[in-house]
Amino acid sequence: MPSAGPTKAAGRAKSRGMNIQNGRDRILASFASQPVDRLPIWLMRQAGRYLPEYRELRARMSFLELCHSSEACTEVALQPLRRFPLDATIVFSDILTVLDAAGAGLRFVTGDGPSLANPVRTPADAAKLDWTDMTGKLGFTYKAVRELRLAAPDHALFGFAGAPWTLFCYLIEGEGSSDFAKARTFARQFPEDTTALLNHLADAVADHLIAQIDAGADAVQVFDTWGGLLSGEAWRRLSLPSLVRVHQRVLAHHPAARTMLFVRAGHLVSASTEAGYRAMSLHDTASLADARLPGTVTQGNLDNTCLLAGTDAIRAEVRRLEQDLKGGTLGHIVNLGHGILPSTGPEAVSVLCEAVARIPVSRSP
Ligand code: 1CP
Repeated sequence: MPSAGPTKAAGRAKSRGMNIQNGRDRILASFASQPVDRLPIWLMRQAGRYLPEYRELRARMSFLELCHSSEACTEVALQPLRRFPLDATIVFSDILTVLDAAGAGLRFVTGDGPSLANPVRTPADAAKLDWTDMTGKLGFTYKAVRELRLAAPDHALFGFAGAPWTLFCYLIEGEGSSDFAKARTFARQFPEDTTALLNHLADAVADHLIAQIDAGADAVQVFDTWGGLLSGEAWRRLSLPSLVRVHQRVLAHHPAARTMLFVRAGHLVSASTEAGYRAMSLHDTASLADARLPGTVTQGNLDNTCLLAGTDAIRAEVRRLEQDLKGGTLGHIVNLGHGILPSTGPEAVSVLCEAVARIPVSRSP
């Protein structure tokens, strides 16, 4: 397996008199804006369909069977760590399991993505959802977090959940969509029911994140993928309040929690900083330079299609990142601006890790 990146980085770190760090050290140092021996890196959707060993396991079990088996979740989460010098592992699950636990009836139809048996199309449908004992119903994920913690002690361990607005989109629409028109229409027709649903979702998401931290997650990421469908004004009205509600509830239980917010939208970078999360996970349409404010932890922003375009394109995208970080690398975690695409060749990820390991890092805060 390729390992030139970390070895060279370790050599450089040693020559600077810095102790060699493991992945967990690097990520935790970056959250504290402290120096690192090389920039930490992990990739959204780093476990999944671009890996032949994942596809092999998926041929034997359905996606939901996989999510419900802590043993299989641990295996799948470890697969990318065996191949690449990544610094973090993310528990294997999906944002939509929370909707399943509330009674929406999640299924994954091969090739067509997720679909809900009981989507919410009217306020009466919403009343049928069952928000009780959500963490009891999602216990399989906390078991997977505990097992992964033991299996990957040298890696930072991330938990995650969907943002209330993004979950609302799937809950109303019942499946993936490019515009979530049913969800946005429901929000216009039933504003009070929308707020009530977003509040239920926020409390369920917060409790899900708290339980993952209790089980050993070092940090948690909230994915507001479909916040990007909204204007700044609409996002502040429809998504921001429930993101703040999630964050406050998590901090009430874990005041020092490391929280990360991903919004799939360049135009919402400044609005999303208002949610107060410790790290901003940036889409590739966001300007990294604009988001690098003093004291903010940033991650992401690399265009995931560079991994499809060959070695020169990967190195050029990493050079672009290096330029954007020229004010200092402290507090930056390397990642893509959105999930790794299923058609990515695994060797491209090795090229990326090697190029990232060559970025010079800032030595003092
Ligand atoms: O094997 C398969 O066929 C399933 C493919 C797959 C995988 C690998 C799905 C279905 N979910 C996942 C895992 C997953 N999903 C992870 C953990 C793995 C990792 O990061 O390494 C995470 C963090 C997610 C999060 C997720 N699921 C998001 C938010 C992030 C993003 O990519 O924008 C969203 C929107 C989903 C919904 C979802 N789940 C799966 C699919 C195909 C989709 C998208 C459906 C759509 O809207 O069209």
